[in-house]
Amino acid sequence: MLKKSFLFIALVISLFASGCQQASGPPQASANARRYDLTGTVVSVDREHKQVIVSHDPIPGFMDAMTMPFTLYADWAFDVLAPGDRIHATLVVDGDRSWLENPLVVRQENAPTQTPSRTSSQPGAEVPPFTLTNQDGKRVNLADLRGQAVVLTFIYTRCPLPDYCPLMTSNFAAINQRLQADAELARRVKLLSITVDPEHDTPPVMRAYAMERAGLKDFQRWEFLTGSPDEVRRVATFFGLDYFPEKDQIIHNLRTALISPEGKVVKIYHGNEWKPEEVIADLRAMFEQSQSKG
Ligand SMILES: [Cu+2]
Repeated sequence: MLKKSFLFIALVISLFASGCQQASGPPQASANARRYDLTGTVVSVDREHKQVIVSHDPIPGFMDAMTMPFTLYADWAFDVLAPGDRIHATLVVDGDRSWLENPLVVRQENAPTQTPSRTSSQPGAEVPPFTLTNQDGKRVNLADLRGQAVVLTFIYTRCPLPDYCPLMTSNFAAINQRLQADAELARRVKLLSITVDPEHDTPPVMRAYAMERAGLKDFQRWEFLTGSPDEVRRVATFFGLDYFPEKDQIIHNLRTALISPEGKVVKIYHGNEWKPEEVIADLRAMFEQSQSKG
């Protein structure tokens, strides 16, 4: 599945690149050029167009964290850069041009075949507080769910790839069904599906999707969340979800997370190969462990 997701992303990048101006030699920065420190994870590299797509951290005073292409003139960098690497560089913004200078590449242990993973969402990490809006237009706080385990995933309702969002939703429906059969476990678990297409996926759209695709009638245990693009971006970034819009679609990878009743990451399920039974087993194991501890 990881391979597949990269093929998909690579396809889009070639579209991207052809629409961009051709990069020639390194430009001379003018006296008005501004410089910012940039750190991020490399999503893909395109030597021919001297471009690198980076899922970058927030750039204070300039822009939020996002995934986007940057021009990079340092030829040597293309010999070493691979998806999954961490990159540190200076982002030069000069009039209507921008590029990266002085790149420093840090190879990640699990590179290059994995999608970018960030250390922030490792097991044991505290999930940063977030507030999103549910299918009824009500605000939902992660903090309000303390005391319950949370299983969350990211989707968008128009996703055309059967083994992406539709699969996540049917997996969650299967988890929900299993929970229905186990009242003891069910009352301790909350399911959240968060859209990465918040501008299209309003609360009514999310509600209709849930009813149609998951056969959901009440949203007691499983909620469908949307929010402002920034709110969604923050949550998604923490869990290592990369996404960007392309025409009517959102190019994205997949992340599903199990969060403890104390609000800590228990496990991140990458890609689409995980099974509903696995999540149920992990939930049971987590509760058994916490019981034996206290
Ligand atoms: Cu999708």
